Parts: sequence; structure tokens; C-alpha cells
Amino acid sequence: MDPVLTDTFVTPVDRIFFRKHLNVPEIDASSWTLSVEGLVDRPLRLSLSDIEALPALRRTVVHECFGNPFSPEVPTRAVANLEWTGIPLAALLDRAMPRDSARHIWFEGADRGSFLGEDGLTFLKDLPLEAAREHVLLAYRLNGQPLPTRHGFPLRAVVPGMFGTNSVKWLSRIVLADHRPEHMFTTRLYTRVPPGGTTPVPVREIDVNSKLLSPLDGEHLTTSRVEISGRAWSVSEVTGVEVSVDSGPWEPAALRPRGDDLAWQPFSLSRTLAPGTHRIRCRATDRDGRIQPPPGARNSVHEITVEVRPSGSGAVC
Ligand SMILES: Nc1nc2c(c(=O)[nH]1)N[C@H]1C(S)=C(S)[C@@H](COP(=O)(O)O)O[C@H]1N2
Ligand SMILES: [Mo]
Repeated sequence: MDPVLTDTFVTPVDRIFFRKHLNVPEIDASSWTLSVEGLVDRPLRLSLSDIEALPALRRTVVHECFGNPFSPEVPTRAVANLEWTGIPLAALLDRAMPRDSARHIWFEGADRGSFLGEDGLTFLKDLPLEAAREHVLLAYRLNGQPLPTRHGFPLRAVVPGMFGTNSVKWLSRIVLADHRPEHMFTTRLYTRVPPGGTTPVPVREIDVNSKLLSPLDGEHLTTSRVEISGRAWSVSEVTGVEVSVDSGPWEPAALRPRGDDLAWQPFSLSRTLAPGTHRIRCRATDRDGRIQPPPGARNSVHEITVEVRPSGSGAVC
């Protein structure tokens, strides 16, 4: 069974994929602090209760791992849809008062370790300050529960519309700066060359993508009436998902509109399939006209194979 997609709209905590590059810090929430420093008029050092005392918001957000940074074109579709509770980063920036020279914001986790033979690394990411002010949430609850250690306790960044790699877990330090940090996870890894370009850019905005959830790849179906369903997501709203069976035409699936949050969107289509083996494909298009490409790209059309063996046909034991 697929470890990350389930048929619920919000992915249960025990079904979320887990990624880490360094260690998993065990943080004592009573002594943990978050600092906001660098090009600010009023540096801050906040406890978890300081943060929890600020007005909270809840957002349901699609969460997707970019995949292996050494294989940026391989589809992994490690994806979840999660409900975060936290504060907008903007609330802290308003208090810290960034200077006019601040253009970039750095997020650093409390994890430490070695990666690619480099010792003493931290997990550090950066964003343009204006984009971060607009989008970033600092979350301390996940699906209504305290944030589990593996997902970033006591506080993590969540960046709706950007790949999971930007959502720094175990957040401990925020730095305002006039330049990007040269670092393993900012300028060396997690970059890619955009289509038609030559210069690598940081892996940020998610691609248009979709995933078939039911039936599952390789599933043996005992009825020929099949409800084909899945999830689609992109940085802008997905406006259409099409499904193709075998080499048939692309047919529009029913698609749930996105709503206010940057969540994934369920889609479904009913089909009658003759006994035998079938290939099912899905492809999403978003409001900006992005469409999933053919195989060879990390967000290529998703394809599964199923076998229909109606009960009574003698093929089912
Ligand atoms: N501090 C820290 N934050 C991190 C990482 C990490 O290794 N350390 N991995 C990133 C990557 S690549 C992804 S996909 C997400 C995974 O979040 P999850 O394990 O909660 O699903 O966390 C991101 N944030
Ligand atoms: Mo990731």
C-alpha cells in the first residue's frame, strides 16, 4: 500500500512521509528559543509560549518532497495534505522591524550533522524576504496535535506552494540578510535548471502534478465498474484533470475546486473496464496553463496498471 496517499482529505500523521538530512534533535520545549536576528532594528528571542500567545491561524497545505536532489527529474510523488496551526511569519517581522537593506531571510534548524562528507552542517534554507513575509507560516501543531518530533517539534516553517525542502523543521534561528547564504542546502543542492534556461535556480515553487490513488498500481479488481480517483496540486489552482485508459482519449475527471487554502484537490472518474490488463494515466493542468509533461520529468503524467478479473469469471480464487 502506498505509504503517503490515503483516501482522506487530510493525511493522517502516521501516513506522512519523513525526510531528514542530518540528525533528529530531541528538543526540550521549556528551554528552546527562536531567535530573529541580522538586519533588524529589534532582535527577538522568543519562547514557545511567546509564540503560542500570538493570534494563531490554521491552514491545510499540500506538502511535497522535491525528491532526491541528485536526481531532479525523477518523479517520486511523496506528497501529503496537512493541517497546520501556527502564526504568520509576518507577525514576527512586524515586531523585529527588518532594515531596508534586508532582502533575504534565512531559516535554520536545530539539527546538526554531516552530509556529502561535510561536517558540522546545519539545515539552512533561504527565501526572498517579500515572498517569505507573504507566505510563511511558523507551525507548532499538525492535524490538531502538538507537532511530533520527526516533523519538527517544537516549531517548523511551512511554505505553502513551495517544495517541502523549504519548510525547515526544528526551527531555531531566523536571520535577515542582504545576500543569500552559500550553503549545502541553499546553493549547492536543491537547485534545478528551469525549462529553456541554463542557470540553476533554487527549488521553490511546486510543479503541477497529480497522483492516482485508487485503484492502486498493480491492483487486481473484481468488478468492471471502477471509480478512478486521485489528488492533484500545483502552486496555482488546478483547473482540470484528465484521465486516459489504455491509449484512449483524455477525458475530464470531476475535480474539487481548491478553495482558500493551498491544499491538494481530489478528482474522480467512473469507468467500465473490460476483463484484462489496463493502463490508467492522469494529467493535471493549472490556472497558469502549466500541464504535466510526458515521462522524463519529475512531475510527468502519472501512470498505473491494473488487472480486471470480475468475480465469477473463474479467475479469482
Ligand atoms: N531542519 C530540517 N528541516 C527539513 C529537512 C531537514 O533535513 N532538516 N528536510 C526537508 C525536506 S527535503 C523535506 S521534504 C521536508 C520533509 O518534512 P516531513 O519529514 O515533516 O515530511 O522537511 C524539510 N525540512
Ligand atoms: Mo524533500
